[in-house]
Amino acid sequence: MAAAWAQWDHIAKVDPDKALHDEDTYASIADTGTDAIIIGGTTNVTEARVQPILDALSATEIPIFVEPTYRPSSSHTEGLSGYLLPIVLNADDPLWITGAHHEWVRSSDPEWDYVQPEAYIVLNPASSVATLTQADCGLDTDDVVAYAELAEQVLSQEIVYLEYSGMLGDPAVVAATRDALSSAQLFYGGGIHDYNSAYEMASVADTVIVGDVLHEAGIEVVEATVRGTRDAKHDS
Ligand code: 1GP
Repeated sequence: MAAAWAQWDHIAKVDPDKALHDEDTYASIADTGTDAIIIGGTTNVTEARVQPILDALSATEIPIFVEPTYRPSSSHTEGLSGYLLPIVLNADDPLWITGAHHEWVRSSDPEWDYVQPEAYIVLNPASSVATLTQADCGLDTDDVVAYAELAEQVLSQEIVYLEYSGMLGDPAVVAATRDALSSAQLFYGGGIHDYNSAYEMASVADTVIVGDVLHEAGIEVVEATVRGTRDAKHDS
């Protein structure tokens, strides 16, 4: 798979377990100017939930990826640019390091050209992803940086994802992590909810991801986060 994500500054993440805001439609997500859509969440990223969203996005021209974070769904590529496969480096439950992946590979016979791993470091102890994976979130900056270097230099990961899902993270930690990476792309997700928070995090990460704000505040606010991201990239 070509490194499409290297061009992405902003991603909208759609949780198939959550409704959209008010009258918003899936098709209108691309109108915000975001660079890509990820369909992902902690639970229920199943084919039955994902397919109707893909159908609703069928006319969308930006890339659409699925993070199969729950049960193995059979591998299929129609309407999809590919799968992003999360590996949670600081999970205490090995199911989220290799276990679920092993089962996914066994049961879905993946088309490898469509699969790209992401090395997650989960940092909000109150998030459902931290609970599910039993992530060790009590990390200082050096711990986070060491995980990022481990991801890139030992595990050859091309994407490192700082996952603060549900809370705005520490920009100093994000900046230190990006400084430690040579060529891996640093994704940041968590708590981006307006222009300013997007600007702040897009100044220190390569790519920012907005999730809850899409479901809770809607398309117009996502659009503001795209503007904040573009301005940060322009100014840096
Ligand atoms: C979640 O990183 C994303 O996987 C985005 O986080 O939902 O807090 O925006 P939020």
